[in-house]
Amino acid sequence: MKKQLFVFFIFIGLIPSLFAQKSITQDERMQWWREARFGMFIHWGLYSIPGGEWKGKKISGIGEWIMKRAQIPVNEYRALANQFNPIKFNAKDFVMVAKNAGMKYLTITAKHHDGFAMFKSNVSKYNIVDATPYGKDVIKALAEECQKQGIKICFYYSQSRDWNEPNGLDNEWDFPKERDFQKYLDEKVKPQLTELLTNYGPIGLIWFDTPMTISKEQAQSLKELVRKLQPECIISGRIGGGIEPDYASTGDNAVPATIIPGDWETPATLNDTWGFKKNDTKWKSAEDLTRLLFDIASKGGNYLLNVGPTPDGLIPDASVKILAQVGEWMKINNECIYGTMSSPFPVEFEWGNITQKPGKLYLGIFDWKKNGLEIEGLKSKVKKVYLLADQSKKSIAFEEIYDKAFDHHRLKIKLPLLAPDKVLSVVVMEIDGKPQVEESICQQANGTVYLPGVMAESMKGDKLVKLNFSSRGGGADNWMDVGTKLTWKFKVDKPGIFKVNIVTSEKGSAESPTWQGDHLVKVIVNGQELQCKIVADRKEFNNRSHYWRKIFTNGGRITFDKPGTYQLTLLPIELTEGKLGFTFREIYLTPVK
Ligand code: FHN
Repeated sequence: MKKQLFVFFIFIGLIPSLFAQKSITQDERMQWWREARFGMFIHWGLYSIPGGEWKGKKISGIGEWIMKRAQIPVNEYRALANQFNPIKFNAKDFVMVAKNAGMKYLTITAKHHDGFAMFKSNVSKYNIVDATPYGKDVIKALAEECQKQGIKICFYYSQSRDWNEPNGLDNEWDFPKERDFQKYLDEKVKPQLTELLTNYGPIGLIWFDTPMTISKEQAQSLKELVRKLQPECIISGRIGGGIEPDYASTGDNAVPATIIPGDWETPATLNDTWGFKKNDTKWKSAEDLTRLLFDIASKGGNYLLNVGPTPDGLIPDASVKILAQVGEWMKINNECIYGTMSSPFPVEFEWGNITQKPGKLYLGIFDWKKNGLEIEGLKSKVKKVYLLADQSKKSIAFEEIYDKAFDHHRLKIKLPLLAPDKVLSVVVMEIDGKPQVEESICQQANGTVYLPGVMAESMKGDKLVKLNFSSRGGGADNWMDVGTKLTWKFKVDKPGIFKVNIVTSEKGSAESPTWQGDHLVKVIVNGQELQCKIVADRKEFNNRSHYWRKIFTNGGRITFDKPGTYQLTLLPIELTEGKLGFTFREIYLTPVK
């Protein structure tokens, strides 16, 4: 009897540890997401019915914002639910489209700003099961199908904006009076998040958006709720309140010009809207999307690419076709995307970019160099070079050149005449150990000296300052100040006369990008001084960031009369007033023939 009692007490003592949740590290939480690199965003809701038109009028802007853009009264908008009957919806097809494209996670709008829940909710009858003739929970169907097909299911949830609720934020046309936002959080947001995190199995991440005035405590309480219900669930970048998310989100469609440390994601559209719009046919090409996918991975980010299903429940044909083409490329080349890390070089190359895995560098080349590719500044020993598309891994000839006088490494790769893929060809380089790159800037093989803002030393008076070059278009953020100057040191081995090209960037929203010029700047180099006004001598579509063009200003000419190490300083003399400031990106010094 004594022995039995002993065993009983041991068992009772073990109970708490049986139920205790295993704590999870941040690296463990982020592991699947870092491996994935590519996901599908789905913006689907009642707004797909008007599809960008209200009472016969085209409403400008993104489709899911129609309620606000057309100031549709709540009661009229809510009536759309009576028509919502997406009978053609098939969860299997949605997941297949994502899977065929090579996407590893799917983030669907469980509730967008219009307040309508695409899932069965006991918190509000304004949901797909209770308020529509369709009467079925599409989120449930998708969650189950994702689990079957090995895709992570993730939910978008608009935590602050809710145009359907008097206490939610941002519907001033129906609810102009004071609101009790805390009440809205307590009575709708938290209970609905609880439903989403308890009724649909393991959730990959919650994608919060547009936090607006949410306070630190309020945002923190949402984070704690997610952590309590599903400790493994990732919290996206836009939770707000200054609370640390699990990863950062760039602006919509914004691809940074440089590597960003840490975990981050670019959410992006396939055309110019998220929610379905009947007349938006401005589809991006599969070619551009594939290049962007690679470029984002090279800078250390994930790409979350959107589809906007129709009211009858189909992903638009054009989207399906484009994604399938991206998928064709992924089938051959996914090794250079999944689980890769950012390039060892801090900046992008004009020919493409680089991703890496231990012992391997993947050169994603979209501008094939039939006369050979030259890479400046790679110190690592190269063991073998081959095409990723070549299953036999036949070696490609290469030559490593070291210039002792300049302490400079140059690698010449003899590429085959024809690119294996006209969209993006991948060359694999097997290297010894961790990649080592030179820190100093060297003249390129074609004679150009490339001086990106991110590699400059920036000073304000005698203090080092940090300019941010990772926002839309890659131009400096908030450079409003004439006291700040940038300096680069670089090596020139082919001296001569050079044209100074100063590149700034457009900024603003993707729908209406803007640019601010007329600043007066000075360039000081090698005892020569040039002064110029920032004007748009040339505008170039930036295939990296798409919406925001690069603006080239001809800054004049300079001479380097002998090989050596030089220094160039850029300083503003007068900055025009305005919101954008000096959106400087980079300087190219190009040899004048
Ligand atoms: O207002 C939303 C918009 O409708 C869409 O959901 C995007 C996706 O990133 N987020 C907000 C704007 O940034």
